[in-house]
Amino acid sequence: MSKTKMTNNGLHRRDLMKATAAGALVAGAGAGAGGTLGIQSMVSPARAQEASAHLAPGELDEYYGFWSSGQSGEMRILGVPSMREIMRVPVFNRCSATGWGQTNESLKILTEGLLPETKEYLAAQGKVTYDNGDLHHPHMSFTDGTYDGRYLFMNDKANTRVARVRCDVMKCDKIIEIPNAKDIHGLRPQKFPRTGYVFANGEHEAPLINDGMILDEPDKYVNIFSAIDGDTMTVAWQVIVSGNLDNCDADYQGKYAFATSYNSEMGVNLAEMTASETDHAVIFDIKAIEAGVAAGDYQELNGVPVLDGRKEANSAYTRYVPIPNSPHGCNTAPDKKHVVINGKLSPTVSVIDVTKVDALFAENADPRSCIVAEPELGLGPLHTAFDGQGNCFTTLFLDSQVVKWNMERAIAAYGGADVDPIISKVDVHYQPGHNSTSMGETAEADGKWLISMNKFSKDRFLNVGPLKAECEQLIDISSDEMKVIHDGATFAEPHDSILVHRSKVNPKVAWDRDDPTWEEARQQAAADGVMLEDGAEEPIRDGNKVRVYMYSAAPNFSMEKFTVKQGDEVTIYVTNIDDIDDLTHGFCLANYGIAMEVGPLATASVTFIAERPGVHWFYCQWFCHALHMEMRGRMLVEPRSA
Ligand code: RUQ
Ligand code: CUA
Repeated sequence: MSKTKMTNNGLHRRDLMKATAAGALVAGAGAGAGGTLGIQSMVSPARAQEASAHLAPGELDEYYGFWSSGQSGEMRILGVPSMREIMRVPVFNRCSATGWGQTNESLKILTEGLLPETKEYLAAQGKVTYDNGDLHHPHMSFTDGTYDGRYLFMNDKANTRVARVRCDVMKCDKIIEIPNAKDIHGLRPQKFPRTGYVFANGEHEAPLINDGMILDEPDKYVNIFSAIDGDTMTVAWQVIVSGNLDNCDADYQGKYAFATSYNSEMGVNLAEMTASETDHAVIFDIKAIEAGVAAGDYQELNGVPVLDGRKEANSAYTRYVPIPNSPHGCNTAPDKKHVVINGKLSPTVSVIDVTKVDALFAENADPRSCIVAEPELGLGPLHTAFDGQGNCFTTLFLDSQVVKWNMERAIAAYGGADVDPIISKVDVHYQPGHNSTSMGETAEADGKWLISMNKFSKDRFLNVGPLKAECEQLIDISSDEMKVIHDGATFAEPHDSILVHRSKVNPKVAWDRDDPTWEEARQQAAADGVMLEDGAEEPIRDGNKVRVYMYSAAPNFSMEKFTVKQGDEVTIYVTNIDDIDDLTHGFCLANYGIAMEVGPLATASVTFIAERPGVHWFYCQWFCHALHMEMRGRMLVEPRSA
């Protein structure tokens, strides 16, 4: 079949008629959807939705976009379709505005989940935590196949961590380092019955006991698939696999998880890694793995049950489906039945039918018997998103395009029908990686918007020097002709995103005073006989430790000045007693390198050594009031000799 006749912006009317006719020809194979789509696009005004992408000032977006930032290490929140960036949530990075990475509350989150050997390594660098991260994949928790607005989970490829963000306050509350695995990449939550597990792929292979005694013995290298309990943020179990793991997803039945796997050769250089024409999709049988854990069929490594799911082990835990070639993205369709494996070095995607997966675990099963379609789409297919109407949108990295194709037609074509699954293509700028559709990774995919997250912007924006922005584009997918309607420049890197209908998310406007985030501050204050929201008149001294309790109420701190001694270990607790919408205060201690955000009704604290004598101003660093500039006070540090 001709796969390349539509090169750009899709179809002419004649092509549409052909597609419609072709759809009708294979209606018996369920391709009626294709025909229907063709007719719809001929009669409907193509740009009906375009106006709604432009919100008037003050109008709110319909979707929350939760964005990764790649090597910047934070999570970002955009409004879609306006594509306005609304918030940045620090996670794996150090944030100057919020004090993330400096406040005691954030340092607890950043350090408590680190492995003992990591703490040792960091201590040798004079650090307590990493200050970089590579955040690729933010995904929301599910209940019954759709987003439930509880949490967002995300990976750190740079330092093998998984983090959780609370959706009620949009702050990170847990970060864990994953033992045994190397460089967590793909991450997806369990969709059904709920999250449940968060599945996370260790991308880079390493010796299982990685003590520096093994380098060039590939047979001793392994890769690790992890299931994290999303409620407790602990690793429930891990499975050793053959080949690298790349991206993953879960089914809508709660039975299987899927991961793409490149480098089935287990090579350690480029030539070795790409030698083979086929690699794998690995399928994990969740119930079998749980039974294996219950039966004790594992080795315990760093406190985690680790099961053997390598190809040659031929265990009940995994199956390896041969896929051309170095597959990358792994995307479960909202039809609850199909999983698209994106070929990357092959111009194809391979479609797994989840109802055919049980049979793979039978003896002597054909490992490809679950493949029901393998359409050739273009060069460099990386990721696929869905509209909930049977259509799929795949990014073509090398072609710099997004291709829209129809699932039923692809299945019919694989079965021998003369039908082209491709509906249209659109140019994007340039080299797209991930894409995401509105609610597209849930059973409630609604087919309105597609984001193409492009790795290169080249000439799309004003030249800012050798380092260019990335480019994310908003595409209207309400008709067969996809239309790019917005270019957005973003700093490194709009790696992946999800578009969540705003009805799913309902954050608070002020913190609850009993929030667990500052539990340690609460306990220390109680031990000192202080209520955080009342503050204390004077610093409380405890040897060379000094605790300063103040509250903030615009435009004042409750302490105008306080005195400590040079060399004291000082902890400042600031409680914002303003419960007014958007009334955030800050605390910045000049020339001490100290700054933090204190949200409405929050407590934040910071500890430092008062090593610089003299008068030092502290001031509110979040604009809060007409007298914000006056919201300041003095710390006097008496010299040691005095
Ligand atoms: S992977 S560009 Cu890190 Cu999400 Cu496909
Ligand atoms: Cu308080 Cu500015």
